[in-house]
Amino acid sequence: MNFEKTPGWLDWYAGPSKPRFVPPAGSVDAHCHVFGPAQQYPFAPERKYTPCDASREQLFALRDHLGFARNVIVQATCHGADNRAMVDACRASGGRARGVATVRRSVSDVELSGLHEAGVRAVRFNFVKRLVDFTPKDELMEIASRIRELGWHVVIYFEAQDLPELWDFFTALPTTVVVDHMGRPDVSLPVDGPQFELFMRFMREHPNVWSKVSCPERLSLTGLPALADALAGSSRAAGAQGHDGPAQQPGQASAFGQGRAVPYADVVPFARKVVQTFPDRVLWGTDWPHPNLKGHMPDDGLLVDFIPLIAPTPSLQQQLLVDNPMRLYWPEENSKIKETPI
Ligand code: 0GY
Repeated sequence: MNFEKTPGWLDWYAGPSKPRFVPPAGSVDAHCHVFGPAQQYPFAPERKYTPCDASREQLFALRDHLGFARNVIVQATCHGADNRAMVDACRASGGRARGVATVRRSVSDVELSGLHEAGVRAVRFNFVKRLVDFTPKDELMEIASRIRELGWHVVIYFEAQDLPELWDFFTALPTTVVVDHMGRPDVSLPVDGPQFELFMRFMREHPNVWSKVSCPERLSLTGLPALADALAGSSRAAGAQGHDGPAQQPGQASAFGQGRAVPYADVVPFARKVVQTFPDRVLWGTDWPHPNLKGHMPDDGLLVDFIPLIAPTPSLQQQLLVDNPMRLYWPEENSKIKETPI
């Protein structure tokens, strides 16, 4: 089957720089995806976008290049509830990847235990309207109570303006709840203003709620102009273009490396606040291969260099990148470590 990529959709950047920040040993990229390859794992008919391929081999190569040890592979909406690409990636990882699946009410117990055996440890409920069709809450609650029996948790993706309406449903979920990308705050609003304070309250009042402090490139308003600046100053000769221009291609100079070091500066106060307030309930991920970006494509190497800005101490970095994801996705290894006599 042939799939045509959604117009304007940027390919992932194939020449990421080597990060200057060295992640602690055993670090986990806790939010990334695989797409296809479409010939092997076709995209779902109900999808809202058609991506380019991004295979498990390419994901594992990126993991090694960035200095990470493991991945948590999140089922992307372009694959609907057909989890094969994600599951096969988990199986091929040699135990170094866990998965977050999308399932429907019709999923059987046998299918759920097959997913568990492959490495799936969570389901994702998506409330971002441009990505999915509506699923009734009673169906989601039924799924949540079934996966709870397997020791799984629920990952939720929503936008900040929808939190008030979704509050009662989220707070009734019977599992650990992991929020994608800090609930997508509007970072032009004050970090201590009512919108982000509601999210902080959500975490403060519900100790089962965790957050991924990921996706500065999606949330940032200053990012694109800063990158355009950097490119204008350094790589025009190499043919790269900023702002509304095309994504960088392999071989072109990296905007981050050449110009302003912190293009996503406006996201730092939000992510740092979450990390410092809830250091034992935060996760970080690349979001490779960065679905639905049309303005610019980040250099994953330099996204890693964003980590020390939001987790400024070695102990926060260890929690964010190793201890927390291990506790959530590889708890059996965690207890092994604890049981080892010193
Ligand atoms: C992300 C963000 C997005 C897409 C998806 O599953 C998906 O299609 O998650 C988005 O478009 O904001 O977390 O990957």
